[in-house]
Amino acid sequence: MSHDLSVNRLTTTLGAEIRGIDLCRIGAGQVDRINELLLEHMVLFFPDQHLDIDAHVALGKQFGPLDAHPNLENPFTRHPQIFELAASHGGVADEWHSDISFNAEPSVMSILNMIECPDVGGDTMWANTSAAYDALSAPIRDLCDGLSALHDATPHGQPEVNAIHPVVRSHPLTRCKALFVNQHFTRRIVELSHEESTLLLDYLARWIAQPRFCVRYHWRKGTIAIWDNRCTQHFVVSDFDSQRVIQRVTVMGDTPEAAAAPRWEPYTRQEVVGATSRYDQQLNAALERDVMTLESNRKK
Ligand SMILES: O=C(O)CCC(=O)C(=O)O
Ligand SMILES: [Fe+2]
Repeated sequence: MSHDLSVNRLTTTLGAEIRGIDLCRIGAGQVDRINELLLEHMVLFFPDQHLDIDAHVALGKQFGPLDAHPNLENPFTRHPQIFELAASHGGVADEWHSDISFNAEPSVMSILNMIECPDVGGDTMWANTSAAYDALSAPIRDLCDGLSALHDATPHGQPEVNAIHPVVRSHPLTRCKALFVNQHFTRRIVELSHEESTLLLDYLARWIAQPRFCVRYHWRKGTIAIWDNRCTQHFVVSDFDSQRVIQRVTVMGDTPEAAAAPRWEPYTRQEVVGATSRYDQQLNAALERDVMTLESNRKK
């Protein structure tokens, strides 16, 4: 790594701006250094990089296998591994989330290239979900440990695309525990009734979004951001009224590991016992599918 590399922390919780590295030309040693910095700061910003699509994809591949966005179309670049979001009046990604958490294997890390951005507005915020977990009181941490939750792609019109993950996950490299439920994709806590689940998910979403767990970044064209989806969530501030275009490559290959063993049975009501039974249908179908997958994997 170049001696010129500078690391400027943006908050005490997460986020650092990195200068003195050309992301067009990085070797294995620099990839290791970026991975190290990511473990420390969770989200890194590299201003003035101006990567083209090929350099962006090549950068992503240094960190692991890439995925295109599984649900959304990619009308501009049509590149299979680039997810592009363009907007001119806000309304993009303005709910807290970690990327692709509705997949059995959510994204490990995302690498975003800011192509065009407003002079003012359109900032992105990231929250440190590990700090948020640690700051909970012991009884609430204890309740969350061992719970699991259903995530789905309803925001992309595909509720049938879903997966169940631990509510508290253990980071595979740091072993830190982090909350892994988000406002955008998490539908239901498996072991709680719909009403209880709604309350707890809403509470955790508001808890995570507290300013003390967050960094807010103002973009400039050509900045690259790299973040760890295993211990952060992000949110785009929808306050802009001029063109904002981002391109993302998404590094895959992660299966969330529960921080604690399951302690309770899923809340399943197969029979219709009242109006709220409709809320159990999706959960029951997902649980049934997972049991069937498990059984057929055992036979293989
Ligand atoms: O536009 C942004 O700043 C981030 C959008 C987003 O959620 C993503 O690329 O994963
Ligand atoms: Fe995102």
